Amino acid sequence: EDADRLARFQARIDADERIEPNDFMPAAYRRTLTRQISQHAHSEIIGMQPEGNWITRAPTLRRKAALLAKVQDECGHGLYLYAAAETLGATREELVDQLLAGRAKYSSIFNYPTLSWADIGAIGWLVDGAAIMNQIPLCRCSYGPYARAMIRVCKEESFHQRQGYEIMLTLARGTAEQREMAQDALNRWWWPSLMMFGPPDAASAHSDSSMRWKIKRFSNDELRRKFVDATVPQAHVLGLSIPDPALRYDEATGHWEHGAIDWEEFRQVIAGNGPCNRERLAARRQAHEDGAWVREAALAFAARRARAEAA
Ligand code: FAQ
Repeated sequence: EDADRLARFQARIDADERIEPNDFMPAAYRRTLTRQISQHAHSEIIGMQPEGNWITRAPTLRRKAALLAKVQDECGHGLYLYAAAETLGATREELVDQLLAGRAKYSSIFNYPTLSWADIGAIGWLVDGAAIMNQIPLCRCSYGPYARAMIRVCKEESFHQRQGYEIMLTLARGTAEQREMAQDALNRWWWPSLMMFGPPDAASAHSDSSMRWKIKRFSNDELRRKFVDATVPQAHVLGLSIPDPALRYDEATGHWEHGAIDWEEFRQVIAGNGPCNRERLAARRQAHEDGAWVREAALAFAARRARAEAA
């Protein structure tokens, strides 16, 4: 790749032009986008499991209908994202194989268990809240297919966040036992939600290049801070307390300052040693095997149609 082409590519990015699949792009840009979009897709697909676990135990028909719709949306998000990643040249099979072999990452957050119904509220409120904070800027990402996919994804995430917050509000206004469930879920999901934004900026390997390429528009720490600023007042409305004794409002900056994040826990979870990593991957592998007949049938059908067309 000659310097001239690279300079022209960067000039297009600087001018806020969208890069489309058939346009020239540096190999490293293609690689980082394939990595990020496929990991995002894997997160949506693995992310169906913690909540899927509660579909049969939703407390009312209305809750069940909303949760079913949410989990189906996540499946849809995964599929659009795989399609967006495929526009960069990778095949769906390669990407799925990387996930099943444990070579591709997916969001750390989905390696924690859902122990009570309140966890469904906490996931919608915090996990989808964090996802929206991270994904709204991705609607302006320099790569066209990813940016366009994010617009619809964000609309759906906003419904997910509201359904979660409403579950929390109902529990928080309920009996003492329900309030306790809500507090316990917040206690367990708060820190993992902050970790969703990724390592601190100084330790973020990909941030510099992704910011230069306008894949990322805000750094990991900037988005984490926006999330904390938006979420702390919501916890106050719920009458729940954030499990961080060091949390304080800084009058000078106008931001909430949180205590230290346990980055060792984060490292363990992304290395495959979180509470549910093995269970999540095992469930995914089983689902993939159970679907083998569908792939075989689709291939047989395509081959028969190709033969018919050739005849
Ligand atoms: N978990 O250099 P950076 C959802 C990895 S929302 C696991 O900072 P980057 C919706 C990172 O991949 C969740 N790994 O990386 C939903 C890299 O490893 P690598 C999904 C993480 O890419 C809600 C290494 O650490 N959302 O699914 C995490 O510049 C409810 C160094 O990090 C997205 O994927 C983590 N938390 O920034 C579904 C959004 N953080 O690849 C169901 C798109 C970092 O070199 C229910 N992705 N790593 O092996 C992004 O915005 C970025 O990729 C970041 C990381 C911000 C996640």
